[in-house]
Amino acid sequence: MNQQQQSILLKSSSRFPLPPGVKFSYGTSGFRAEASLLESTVFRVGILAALRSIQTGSVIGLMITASHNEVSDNGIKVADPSGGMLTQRWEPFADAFANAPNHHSLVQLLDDFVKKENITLEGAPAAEVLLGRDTRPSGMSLVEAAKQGILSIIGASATDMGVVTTPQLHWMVRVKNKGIEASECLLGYIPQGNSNNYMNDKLIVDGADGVGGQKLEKLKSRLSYLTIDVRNYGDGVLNEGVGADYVQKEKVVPRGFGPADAGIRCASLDGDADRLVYFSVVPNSNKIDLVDGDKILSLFALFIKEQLGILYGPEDGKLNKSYQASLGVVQTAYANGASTDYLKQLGVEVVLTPTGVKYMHEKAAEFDIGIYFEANGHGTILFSNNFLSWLEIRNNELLSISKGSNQHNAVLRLLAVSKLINQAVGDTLSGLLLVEAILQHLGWSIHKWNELYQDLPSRQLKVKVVDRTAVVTENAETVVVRPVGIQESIDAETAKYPRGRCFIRPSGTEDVVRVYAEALTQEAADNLAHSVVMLVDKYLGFSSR
Ligand code: G16
Repeated sequence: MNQQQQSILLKSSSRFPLPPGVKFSYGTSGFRAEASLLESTVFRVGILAALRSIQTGSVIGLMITASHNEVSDNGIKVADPSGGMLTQRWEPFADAFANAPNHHSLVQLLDDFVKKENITLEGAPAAEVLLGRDTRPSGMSLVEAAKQGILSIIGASATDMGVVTTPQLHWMVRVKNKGIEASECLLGYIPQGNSNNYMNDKLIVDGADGVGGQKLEKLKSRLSYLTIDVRNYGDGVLNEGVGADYVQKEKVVPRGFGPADAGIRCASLDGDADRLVYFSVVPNSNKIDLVDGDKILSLFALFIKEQLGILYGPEDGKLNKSYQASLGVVQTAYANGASTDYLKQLGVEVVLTPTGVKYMHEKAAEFDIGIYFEANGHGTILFSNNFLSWLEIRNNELLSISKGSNQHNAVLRLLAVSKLINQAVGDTLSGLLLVEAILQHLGWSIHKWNELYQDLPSRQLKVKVVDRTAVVTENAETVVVRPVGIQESIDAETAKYPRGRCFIRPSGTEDVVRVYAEALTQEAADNLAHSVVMLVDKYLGFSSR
């Protein structure tokens, strides 16, 4: 790194000192903390993004958001050239860099890193970083800090995309780097299904009082085939009693919904619109029937399996079946046991990874069609380039020999799904359009969809502890190896409940340890979760000191 670059970095970083007594860690999807603590972090991630852009010769994205967290928090997510999450290889450096105690150590770290990564700054191609933010009040000043970081690298440019959803920004990065076309809408491709069972065609969407609700409110007038009533798109407090995280964890109606909505198909998205869950309000109660990410995954798997069955089925024998596409689904330990049983019965390969889109995406990409979803509603479908090219060729062949045949329609539907779904990252809005299209195609109501299988009752709780990093897990977070002894205690509790299952893990987005329990009855799942919360408190809580 030359003298000029060093002195620019020293000068700019001295304006963004590290707040005293705070340790930042690159969590499940980037850095997250109380917003007032984050200026130095986003400034530093700005520098990092510019370096990544130089190294890859591609556009990088930075999204200022804390997604499902409360409105006073904020954070930063990084989109790599593919539109996916930042390469995990850079995470340790991001950690060290975010915690460098002063501007001198920061520049020293940078100098070592660019040498190690063979990043040549002099005469490098211009770096380009796209910036986006959600609706949090702290977003604007943090975008400014990120810009200062980016512009501290000579020749780098920052383009502010304004208020966007996280998946929009990831998509923009992907489009810029791959030169691909924007999404097309699927509904036009899919023949209307038998709508006899389709009891209620209105969809009500809870916008979490965030950016996704605002975008959908604008988009809905262009979706003439759907009647969408968007609620919570800006007047209330972001994520407070609303949004996918609240609905999925609390299993009660969100703010703005009530008895008059009973039975209607409803959906809820999160603060930055990368998660989606569905629900229907139970009559005369504040409870909901939750249709979570596992059921979205199951619906997608069922639909894709059906198309592959037609494609490779006996019909007319005109299709060249030389390419056998692999189909796999990816879940985490949070997946309801009943969903995993259902998917296995469907004949789909199921793989488990630790929590986090970064792990799931990587696994899903190993299949020709890889579907991943977390129970919390974060997920998407990935298609391999080889399979898509094969489908395009078959489409052209079938156009001339059996246009409109079942096999031809199956080819068209798979191609249409690949264009509608956001293959960069989970995306509430494209996921929602795909769910709606499949329900129409099948002629299913939300209730019929919900009957695919019955969830095992579950409970998720969080516990404040002295130091959540003291919890170390393995086997896709199903076993705790530290603190020593706690896993045996959890096992002993779990054994008391028929079909009991329980695990704990440190959150990567909040300063808590999460506890998940499921069992045959709700009372049993609640009791198991509460007794494990007490165990966590005994081993790691403030009283354990
Ligand atoms: C992020 C991640 C998800 C993860 C969630 C909660 O979502 O992208 O993969 O499930 O955090 O993570 P944790 O349990 O570690 O706090 P989001 O929507 O909050 O960005």
